[in-house]
Amino acid sequence: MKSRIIINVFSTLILVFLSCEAFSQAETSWKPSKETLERLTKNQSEFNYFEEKVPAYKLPEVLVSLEGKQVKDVKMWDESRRNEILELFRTNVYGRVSSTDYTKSFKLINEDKNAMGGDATLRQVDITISSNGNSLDIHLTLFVPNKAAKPVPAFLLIDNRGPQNTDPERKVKSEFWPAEEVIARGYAIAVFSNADLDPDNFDDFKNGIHGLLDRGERKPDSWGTLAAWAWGASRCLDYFETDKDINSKKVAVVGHSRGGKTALWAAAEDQRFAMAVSNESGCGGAALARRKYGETVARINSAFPHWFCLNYRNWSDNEDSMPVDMHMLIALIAPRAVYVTSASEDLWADPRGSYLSLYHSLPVFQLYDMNSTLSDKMPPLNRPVIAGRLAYHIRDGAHNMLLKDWNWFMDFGDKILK
Ligand code: GTR
Repeated sequence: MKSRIIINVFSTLILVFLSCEAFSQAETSWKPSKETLERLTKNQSEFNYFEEKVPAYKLPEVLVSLEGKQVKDVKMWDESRRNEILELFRTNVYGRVSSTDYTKSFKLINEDKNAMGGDATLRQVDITISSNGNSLDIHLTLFVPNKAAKPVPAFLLIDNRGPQNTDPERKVKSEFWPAEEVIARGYAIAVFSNADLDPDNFDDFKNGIHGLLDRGERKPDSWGTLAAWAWGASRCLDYFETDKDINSKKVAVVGHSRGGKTALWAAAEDQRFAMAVSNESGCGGAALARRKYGETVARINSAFPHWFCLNYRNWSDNEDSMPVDMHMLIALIAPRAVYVTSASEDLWADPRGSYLSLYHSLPVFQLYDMNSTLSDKMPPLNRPVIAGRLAYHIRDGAHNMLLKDWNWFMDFGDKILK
C-alpha cells in the first residue's frame, strides 16, 4: 500500500516536471535546432547559419532623412521620408517600372456561380495589357464566397509554383492556395501566375512584360523580374476595383519565397493594398541583408540575375554600403498591415533577420499607433505575435506555405480586413 502511494506521488511529480518542461519549451523564444544546423552546414558550408557569427552591423535610420533631419510625425514621414526611401528601393533594389504607355482591358472568360458545391462563385478574368500593337494576358482566377455579405475582403496570391496549386476546377487541391478554407472564412481568394508577367528565367529581359513595355537601352535602375510580378499584382487590384463583390480597399497580397519578396514590394509600390503577407521571403524580401545569414546578396544576384535591377549588384559582398535595409521596405507599407513568416528548418531565409526587420520597422508604425510594440526576442515556435499592424510567426517544418500558415494569415485578416 505504502509503496503504491510512493509510486503514485513519484509519477505525479514526473508528470508535473514534464509538463513544466514542455510549457517552458513552448514559451521559449525560437532558436534553430542542433539537427537543422548540422544538416545545413554539412551541405552549404560557405553560408553562415550561426547567430554568433553574424557580423556587427548598423542599420540605416528609418526615421532620419538623407539630409539628416529627424522625422517626427506622420506628415513628415508621408510627405518626404517615405518617398525618399521608396526611391532608394527603386534605384538600388527592385528597379523602376517602365514609363511606356499601355492600355488595359478585362475580359470575363468563365463564370460559375455554383462552384465549390454552391459555396462560391468562380470568375476567370483575362487582364490584357497592350502596347504598340502587342499584348500580354494576366490570367486571374477568383473565387468569391456566395454566403458572405458583399463586398468581401480578398487574398490575392502571386503564384510562383505553377497551376497544379491553383486548379480552378478544384479537382486538385493544395495547401499552397487553400481556396475552400479561405472561402469558408468569408474571404474571396484570387491568384495569378508570376510567369504571366515575366517567366522566371534570365533571358536579358526579352520576354514577358519587359519585352512588351521596355524601350531602348536597359538602365541600371530598370525594373527586374520581381518588380514586374509586383506590377502584375497591381493590375489584378485594378480589376478588383471593377468587381462589385470585392472590397478593393481590403485586399491582402500574398506571396511565398520569391513571391513573398514580391508581395512586400507590391504593397510598398501600391498603397491600395491593405495588407502584405510575405511568407518565408528571406534575402531580398523580409530578411535584413546586413546580417549575411543564410542566402546573401551576392548569392541571389548570381543565382537569379534577373530578379533585381542592375544596381543591386553593387551590394554583393557590400551590404553595409547599401543605402537601405529591409526594415525600411516593411516601413514603406505603414500604416497598412504586414505579416512576415518563417519556418523552423528554413534557415536559408534567415528567420531571425526577418523578424528583426519587423522589429526595426516599428518606429514608423508607431508614428501612426504608439501602442504597437514588439519584443526584439523572437516568439516561440508556432505562436503568432501581433503588434497592431504587424504580425509574425515561425512555423515548425520546412520551406513551404501550408494551411497552418494561411489560418494564421486569416486570423490576422479578421482584425485588419473585416
Ligand atoms: C531559392 C532562393 C530564395 C527563394 C526560393 C524560392 O532558391 O535562393 O531566395 O526565393 O528560391 O523562391 O522558393
